Amino acid sequence: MNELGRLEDLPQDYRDALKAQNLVPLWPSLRAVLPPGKPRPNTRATAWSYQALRPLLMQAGQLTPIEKAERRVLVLANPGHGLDKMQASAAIYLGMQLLLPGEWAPSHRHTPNAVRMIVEGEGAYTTVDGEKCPMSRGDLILTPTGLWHEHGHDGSEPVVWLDVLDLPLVHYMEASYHVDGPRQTVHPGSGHRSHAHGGLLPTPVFERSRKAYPMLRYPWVEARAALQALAADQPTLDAVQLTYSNPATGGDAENILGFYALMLRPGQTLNLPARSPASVFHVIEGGAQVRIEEQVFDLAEADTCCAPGYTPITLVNASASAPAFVFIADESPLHRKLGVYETR
Ligand code: 1HN
Repeated sequence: MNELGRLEDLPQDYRDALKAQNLVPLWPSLRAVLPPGKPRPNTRATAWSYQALRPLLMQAGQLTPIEKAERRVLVLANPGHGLDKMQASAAIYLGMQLLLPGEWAPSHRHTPNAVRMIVEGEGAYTTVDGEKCPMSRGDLILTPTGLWHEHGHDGSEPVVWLDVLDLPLVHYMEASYHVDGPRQTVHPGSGHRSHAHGGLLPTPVFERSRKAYPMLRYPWVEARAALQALAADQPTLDAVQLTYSNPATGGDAENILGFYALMLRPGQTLNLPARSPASVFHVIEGGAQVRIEEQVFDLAEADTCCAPGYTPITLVNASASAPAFVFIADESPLHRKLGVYETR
């Protein structure tokens, strides 16, 4: 591959003439935007310890009342992107949100898609599109694009959850905005009960409006039981993994990011191939060692890490007796839709 000409090789008066016309020569920047063989990601393998961040989040609870924050969140920012960019990867935003007993986070809707993975505490709930979704550890709650959502807390202890949004991508697209709204009217029924039996879909006969997202809450008790059933049914299966899916379509739960629950058997080592999307690992139960090239993270319960795409990843459950349960978020739906998805 030959060396390309540099900007400095061009006479200053020529560069000035280009600039005056808002013109830029491609060749000095061509290798930077099309590096050879594989991308050069800004996303750095990074881990966030829950033990380290929890006291800082609780301190935020004392320093900043909810009315002054609207959403009281510490962003898990990847230093490779710059801390001010609020990016875990090119397309993934991560934040830890705290809601204290009695607090209210008012209703709004926005274009980025969100999910919440509940980390600790009982008694809080989020109302999404009029459906009241109680929050318990390990539950996954969707807030797909455009749906109203608000958070309340009737319990007695702090509640913390991990927010995962496609905000960096939607913001980059100049398509990110929000609308504030009044408190929602809660309607009866919950998608997780009407869709509780895989393979049996509610079939409206007198159809008025079919919801694009019929299931908004994925209780951890059910995801955990499904993982254990899969592990027992297929004792030689390497990746005991489930995809959080939209039961109406069978496709991904949301349009841009993908969400998965993974069980590592006691003592298991799982080698994941290099794939183009970046990914996030969050330990729901147990512990997991995550190896991303030279980086090794020993994740305890509630710890989170992110990995760039195009990198093989190894997950290890060091416990000889207990399974480990890991929540995964990645950019697969986006890569597939764009036609750039690869496994190497
Ligand atoms: C948001 O609306 C929530 O509703 C949390 O809880 C985090 C981060 C960026 C933009 C919107 C929420 C968010 C957010």
